[in-house]
Amino acid sequence: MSSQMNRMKAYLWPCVACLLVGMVAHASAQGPLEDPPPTYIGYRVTSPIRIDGHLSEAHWKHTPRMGFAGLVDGAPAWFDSYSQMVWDDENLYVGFWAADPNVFGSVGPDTPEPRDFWKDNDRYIMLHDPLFMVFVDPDGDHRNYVEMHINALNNIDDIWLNQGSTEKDRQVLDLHAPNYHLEWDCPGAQHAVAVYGSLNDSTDTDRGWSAEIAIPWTALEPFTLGALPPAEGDQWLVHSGWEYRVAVNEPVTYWTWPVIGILDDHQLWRYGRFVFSSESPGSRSYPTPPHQTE
Ligand SMILES: [Ca+2]
Ligand SMILES: [Ca+2]
Ligand SMILES: [Ca+2]
Repeated sequence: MSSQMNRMKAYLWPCVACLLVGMVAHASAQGPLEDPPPTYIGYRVTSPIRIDGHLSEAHWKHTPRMGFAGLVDGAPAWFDSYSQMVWDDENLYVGFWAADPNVFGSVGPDTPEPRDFWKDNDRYIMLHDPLFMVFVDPDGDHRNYVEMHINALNNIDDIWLNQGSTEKDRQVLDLHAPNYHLEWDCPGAQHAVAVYGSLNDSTDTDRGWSAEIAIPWTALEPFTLGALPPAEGDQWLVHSGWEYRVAVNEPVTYWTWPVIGILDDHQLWRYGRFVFSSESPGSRSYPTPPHQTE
């Protein structure tokens, strides 16, 4: 198969997958859509975050959560799941948690196959594995945004796009250069996953998995004319979620923050507003998730 055909196939598959899932998702009743989309206060942290996948730092315990719900209808996720974001002078940090009874993944960063066929393991995890995802539009101008996915094997998939969906009622997304940049590898990104249970063993019941990603400001410089790190009160746009599957290659169920209202993660006008605060995470404590009880 020619490299061009391979590339075409890689581009077309997500469209097909979205259409198939869409037929199911649109059958659901419409749920709550926040209008305007919700705001999240992004607090500044002053002590280190260890990128080990465990959300055990005090910052995470005192930082608001972006609770995930159905991408299309806002229906409650089957399992408790959320993301959190904080920042410091060097990085933007994203934490994820999912109370997942069966944690699995099929392609790790060093898995030799199917890299030859798919050209890039990044793309493979997006099409076949469950994963956490985050979209960040630095400066919030609906242009030049990044999309990152991470699976339970700590395999990361990073992309940047010049422009999101060009229609508001359906996904119309240009998956070709120069709009879509699968070849981008976020320079200096750190990431780790922690599994609370057994990975790739469905005979038991896992408590879940969590992940941490640190995105350096230097990696985001090409996507904004604004200050880095951002100034107090600067507003970016973010979207995050969990692409859940019951098994490898099974259809995706999307649970996200915020709810978008249609089956499309690239509706930037529906993204949450991320407001930078130079204050530390507040004194409020959030209920201790099960992964932190031991
Ligand atoms: Ca940590
Ligand atoms: Ca932008
Ligand atoms: Ca297991």
